[in-house]
Amino acid sequence: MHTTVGIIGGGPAGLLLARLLHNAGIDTVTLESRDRAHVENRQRAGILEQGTVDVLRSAGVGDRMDREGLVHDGIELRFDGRSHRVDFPSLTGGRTVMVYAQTEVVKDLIALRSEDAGPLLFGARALAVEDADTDRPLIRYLHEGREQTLSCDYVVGCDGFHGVARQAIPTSIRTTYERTYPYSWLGILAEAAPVYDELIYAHSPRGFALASMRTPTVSRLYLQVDNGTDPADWPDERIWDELDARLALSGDAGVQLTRGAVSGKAVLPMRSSVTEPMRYGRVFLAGDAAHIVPPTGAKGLNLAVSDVTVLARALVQAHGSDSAELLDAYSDTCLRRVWRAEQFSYEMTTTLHHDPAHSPFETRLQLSRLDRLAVSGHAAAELAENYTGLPIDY
Ligand code: RFL
Ligand code: PHB
Repeated sequence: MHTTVGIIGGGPAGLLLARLLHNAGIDTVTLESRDRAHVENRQRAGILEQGTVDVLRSAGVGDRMDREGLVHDGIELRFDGRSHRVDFPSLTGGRTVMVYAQTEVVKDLIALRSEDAGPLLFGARALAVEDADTDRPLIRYLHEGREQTLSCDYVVGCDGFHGVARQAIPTSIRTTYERTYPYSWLGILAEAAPVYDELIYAHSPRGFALASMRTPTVSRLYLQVDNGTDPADWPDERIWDELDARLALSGDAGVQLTRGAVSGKAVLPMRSSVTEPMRYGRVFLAGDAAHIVPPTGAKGLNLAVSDVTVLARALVQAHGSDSAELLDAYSDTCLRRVWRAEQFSYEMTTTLHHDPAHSPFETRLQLSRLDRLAVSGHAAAELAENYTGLPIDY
């Protein structure tokens, strides 16, 4: 089998890239190791930047998002018994974000893909990418119990952090910059009205808490927990009591933690990681295959979208005109934006979490930083600009 662009991974990055290339008349084959139900139901991110919303709309995949997504104008920061709302539109010249779950973006992209009848193979696991530095790279993969090969003009690794595409870049030119954190998140979905109109990011001596949402009747809630925590040690009542203590909501009008049926209890480790370069020969990396951010800045899904938007444009140029100018610039163009998001995610994470190795001095620094965000328009504007997302061509 031969295709113009072979895509490994049917997460948001791979599915959106296939859609953007399909819209430009370029054929693709997407290989996804898991089955459709698994890919559609993986609980992950929930916040779409303005630029992500714009890309999904212009790709023709924004109808349900526009009907069901919730536009958000800000976030609420809680610390030291105080609360402060960061108002995005007034700080950024009108930008907002959208609450619309990654699961729904993925379902919308797969549904469209099925209508287009484009080849999207579930249960197809890539084993290796070969001949990356030739003009016919190929993917060896396992599908329906048989090993097969897909020959391509270009290969794109959208296969997430544990994928195989990254290994096509020789170790002699590949560098991974990494950091782990001394805490994880325990996340739940709850059949309960959201705590408040906005997301609440809470700094507390007991550890970080985040009150997010999926719909007007479903909450998504997170608690900082120790690395290695077993979710079984957190019965529902313990989670609700801890959320109550960390969010410290009592007495606020319009803010209430409603308890409801809990599902999807899971612990997620926190990691920062960037692999450079994001291209070798005719093999390109996009999304989590190239970089991971801790979720505190809500950047992971949005970076996947900006990578493939830049890459689609470059592949369209190369396909139509034989100019490799944008392809040659792909890695540097993406990495500038990636490192900005890495720095922002690191700062949000280290400002809001309780680090067990920290002394009261560092806690005072965190509180001073949060106070600065509350009193200085400049400081708040920096947060708002990064949170709502920098331009794709940053
Ligand atoms: P994905 O979504 O991981 O998709 C990669 C796809 O590749 C498939 N795959 C392979 N297919 C074929 N052959 C192989 N050898 C393959 N190896 C892997 C996988 O099955 C999968 O379908 O990466 P992509 O598309 O780059 O999208 C990135 C986002 O998913 C990610 O950045 C965010 O979801 C990160 N993230 C979160 N971000 C937030 O902003 N807020 C969150 O609350 C949040 N929660 C999360 C997350 C990431 C998580 N992971 C990856 C562990 C929670 C989790 C559990
Ligand atoms: C989510 O709704 O899952 C979510 C929101 C904001 C974050 C991380 C996760 O920073």
